[in-house]
Amino acid sequence: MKTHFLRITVCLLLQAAVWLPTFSQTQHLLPADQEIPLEYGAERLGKRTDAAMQKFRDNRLGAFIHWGLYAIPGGEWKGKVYPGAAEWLKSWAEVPANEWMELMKQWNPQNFDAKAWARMARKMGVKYVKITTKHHEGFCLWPSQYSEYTVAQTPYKKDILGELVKAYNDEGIDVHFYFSVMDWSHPDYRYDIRSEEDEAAFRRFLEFTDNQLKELASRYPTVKDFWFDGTWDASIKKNGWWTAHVEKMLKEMLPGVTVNSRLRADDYGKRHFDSNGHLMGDYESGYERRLPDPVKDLKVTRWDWEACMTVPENQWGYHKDWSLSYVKTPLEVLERIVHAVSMGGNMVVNFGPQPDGDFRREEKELAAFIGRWMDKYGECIYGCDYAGWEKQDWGYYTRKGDDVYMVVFNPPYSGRLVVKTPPETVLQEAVLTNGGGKVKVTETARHEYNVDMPARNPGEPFVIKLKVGKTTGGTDKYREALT
Ligand code: FHN
Repeated sequence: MKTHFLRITVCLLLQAAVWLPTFSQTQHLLPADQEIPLEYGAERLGKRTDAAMQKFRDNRLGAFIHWGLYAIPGGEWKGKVYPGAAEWLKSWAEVPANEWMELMKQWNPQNFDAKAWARMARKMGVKYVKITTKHHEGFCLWPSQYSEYTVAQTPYKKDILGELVKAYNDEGIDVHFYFSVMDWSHPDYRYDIRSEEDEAAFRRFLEFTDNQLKELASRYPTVKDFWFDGTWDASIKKNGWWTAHVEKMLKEMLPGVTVNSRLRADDYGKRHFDSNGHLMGDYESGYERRLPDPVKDLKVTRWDWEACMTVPENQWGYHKDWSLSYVKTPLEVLERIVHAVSMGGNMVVNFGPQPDGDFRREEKELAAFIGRWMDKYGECIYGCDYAGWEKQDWGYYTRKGDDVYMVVFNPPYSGRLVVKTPPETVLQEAVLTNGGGKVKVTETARHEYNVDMPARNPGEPFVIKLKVGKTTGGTDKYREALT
């Protein structure tokens, strides 16, 4: 009786929460006996274990492409430069949709070369690329038969998405589709549902969106992932059933396809994690321009996750002036990639191509820098996971099977790298990857070692592979002090 009362109270509270605009996406696992029944909650508990999901995970490093009409003004409207995200310019400058869509007349990227983009991605070492099929503005990079705002209606005419899918796939790179549900160009889109008219319009909008998604899945069947965005509005939270339906529909059409958590809302409008605290979709995609907290969020190893990051502070689409905010150095970007993998996640680095179809110099240099490093040390990234060892100040651990990698970003003045192994583990050998040979290992205390730095400073973050064994007992020379 008490439990029944509690359930009803929880349900009422959750229903009320749907109407709160700031309803947060926290993850609180309810005790099993207090879980509430959900029709549109998580479709499974725990991580997916199939081969397609394993491939998603093993890829670890991806690139994001934000390319749309917003690249043309590049953050400037009628002589005024807006420092906010360039792909939101329509909103910052309050440009009406029809005026914004006039930009289509200028969409003619003469330097666009899908094969060159794919070569750049391969050389960077990315294993997948997420492409904005349609961002919030509503312009489609493919010739959608359901919209008048597509590449087909521009001077360029050609199917950009199709060219990219082919070029990336030819280079062995998986393609993921970014898709914004929120569509500023569509008259039936609603931010909230407050009337019967809203309801009818939004129903039409959801049907239109279903059609576009089915079109994408059937035109480009090699797509490996759908990454949804623009799903935070009350209208979508009140239609959690639809988000569950989309996930199901795409998975039926494309067996193995992965879907991000951001699409999903449950029966009560709870997003990412359902009302019982279970992750919806296949991986958590809320880590945008930030990584999980290494201490608080180590629970992230319980589910798959992917982080994405911009190179300037917050520019996804092309902005002509990167001096308006801090721009991360290639080394900082690299460190975030390694940091993400060390916590068991994927990292996607964003690129915002220019309106002419080329990449800005800084992005080309960044891709080349990351690629050179990945070429030498990529074995500590691809297929790697959280190692479970106590983090040390010199950098990060990653792990692949029995191999543990030390990725050294901050070599200490002492010239010795402290390693603390978990119980029952002994460190047998330390070898520099990239053909560097062995480095000396000295046992200093129980489960503690010093690993020597390489004789010659590599002058860049470097990687040491550790060979690990099990303890065999023996005398206890490391007795604790009697104090
Ligand atoms: O509003 C968008 C933004 O423009 C960009 O696409 C990012 C990428 O993760 N997502 C949204 C904000 O969460």
